Amino acid sequence: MIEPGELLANINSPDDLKKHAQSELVKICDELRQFIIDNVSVYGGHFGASLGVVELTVALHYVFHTPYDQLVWDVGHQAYGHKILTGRRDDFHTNRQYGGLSGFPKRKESEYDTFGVGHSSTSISGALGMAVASQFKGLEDKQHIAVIGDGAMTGGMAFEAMNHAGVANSNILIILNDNCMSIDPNVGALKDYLTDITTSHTYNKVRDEVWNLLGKFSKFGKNAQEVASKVENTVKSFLLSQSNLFESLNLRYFGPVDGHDVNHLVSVLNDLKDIKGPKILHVVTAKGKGYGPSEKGDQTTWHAPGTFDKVTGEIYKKTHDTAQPPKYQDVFGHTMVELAEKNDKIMGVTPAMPSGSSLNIMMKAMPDRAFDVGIAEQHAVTFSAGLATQGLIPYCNIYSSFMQRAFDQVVHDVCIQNLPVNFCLDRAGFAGADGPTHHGAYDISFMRAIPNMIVAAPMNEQELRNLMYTAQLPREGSAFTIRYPRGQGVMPEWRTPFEQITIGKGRVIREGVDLAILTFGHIGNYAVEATDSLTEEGIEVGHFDMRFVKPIDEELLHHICKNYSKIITVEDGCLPGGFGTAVLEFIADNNYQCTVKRLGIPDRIVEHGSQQQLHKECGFDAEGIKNSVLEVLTPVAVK
Ligand SMILES: Cc1ncc(C[n+]2csc(CCOP(=O)(O)OP(=O)(O)O)c2C)c(N)n1
Repeated sequence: MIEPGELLANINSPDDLKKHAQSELVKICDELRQFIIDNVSVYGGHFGASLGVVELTVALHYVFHTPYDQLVWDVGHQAYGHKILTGRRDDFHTNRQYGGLSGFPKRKESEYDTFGVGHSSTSISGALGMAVASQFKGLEDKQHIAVIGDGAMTGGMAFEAMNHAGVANSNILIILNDNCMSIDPNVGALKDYLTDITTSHTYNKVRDEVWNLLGKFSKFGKNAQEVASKVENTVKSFLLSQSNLFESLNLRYFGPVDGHDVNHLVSVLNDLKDIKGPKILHVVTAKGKGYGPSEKGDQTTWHAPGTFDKVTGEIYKKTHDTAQPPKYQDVFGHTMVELAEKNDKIMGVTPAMPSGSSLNIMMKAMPDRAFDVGIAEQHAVTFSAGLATQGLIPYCNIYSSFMQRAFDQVVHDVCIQNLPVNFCLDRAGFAGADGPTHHGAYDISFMRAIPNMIVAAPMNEQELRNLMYTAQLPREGSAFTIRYPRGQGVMPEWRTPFEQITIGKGRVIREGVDLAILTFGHIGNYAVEATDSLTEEGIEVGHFDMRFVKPIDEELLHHICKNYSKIITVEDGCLPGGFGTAVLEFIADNNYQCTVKRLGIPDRIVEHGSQQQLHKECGFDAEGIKNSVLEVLTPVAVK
């Protein structure tokens, strides 16, 4: 177990933190930072973001009365310091492990985690809801603080919430943690605006004078405060005639301040506590602060580096003697470039995940044909629809769980208009250690519900390439969804020649007797393992890689239903409305009498763990599939 520093060792709650003199806060920050470095280097997890908010985290818990005051972290990948200070220090080594602490704030884990997060740009809405509730209950003293990064601020919801906050007159403090980074460098006009405001000398000089005035006056009672406030407003409105975006939304804007000066942060937050109404504090920080390699090196790599040698900064990579299969995301990234070289209509779109999706390969090779549009899934979908109206062929790559955000855009802007937009859904199925907020559990159900939509899943790299190839061939309308999981495929020699796949056609992997396993996507490789092992025991079952859940291969299904009385469906997606349901619908519609057992993600929230652990927990790893086959084939004794 990793030992905390001497001061941190005795901090089991924010109350313990408050017992320390302000002069000790710098040391506490150092110890907290070191504890995060020590733990993440050994156990992995998000890194740069938490290091960047160490001082802010300490200052917030020092000044505010959490958990009475409500502190909401946006995304939550930066909340490690918060977890450690709020009673979870000794469990922190279990962070993101199966059965351990969640990598994100979670309401059922702690009363200090006021709002469950994982997806971005929700914090202002959540905190505003809390603030309006407190106002309604007459809790005038209660504070509500949303901490949101400049990346998360690019998300539409953040603007919707500020638009509301500006007129709600509730007690909300938005802290904009500006480090110029999303996972990759932040993009868009807002980023330029924030940089301008941070570096404007005139603005900062007058701002400091106003701030000093305000600080002095606030100690002398209400009238003085009002005068100060008027002075401040007048100066500000003059000064901000260069127009402050936030002020124009009726949020009082303070800052920018140095987010690594814990003492200054404490005094600023203390001042802001006395100012009622909606306000925003712009804090400038460095992602990865305080650890050389992450602060000075490639901040994208250090967002979530995996385990590393904390002394040398060397990130550990698994080494193998034999060639390994690539990650599906890399097959996507390289295949995009190959296809785009041949077809000049192809465009790539990602909402803020260039390196996570590997679209960065195309962004580098063809910068005018691949776009990072910010953390803006809804916009990414409708922007792609716009490209398609002009005859271009967009491949819009969105993680399955983030696509949940853009469901209406898929329905309204793509499918109702029957536009041929291609969606590549990465991280489909269990996401692993990121947990339930990131599991891609629902896309099969929600995508197959929409008319004018094709939904496919490759079982290996070659199928992914061929599906992507097929998706750029001319077709009449219809959006085309290709879902694939996080991590590696199965084919080290993956750069196979392109071949068209007939839309709506599955393939026979093996025929068998009595029982057929129908799989959808990469998870079918578990079925291959299961059927191999069953063959060794003399049990021959059929296995069919259906490839498409919509349109589903009816010819193949007729063949299966006529030749097999028992069916097991396997999918890495939720059971309600999913692939197994599609098979059941076919059986009911065609009056077949087969019995069907469906394996997949059950109708409950599945927590975090490795993908393999979660597949096992839900009974659809190779062993689980094999056991289900044996169970279905063994007649139950009638009591
Ligand atoms: C809806 C949604 N899309 C994408 C992501 C993936 N994601 C996680 S953190 C992050 C960057 C956040 O940047 P910022 O808010 O500036 O925080 P920082 O990491 O810089 O502290 C992104 C894009 C997400 N969590 N939610």
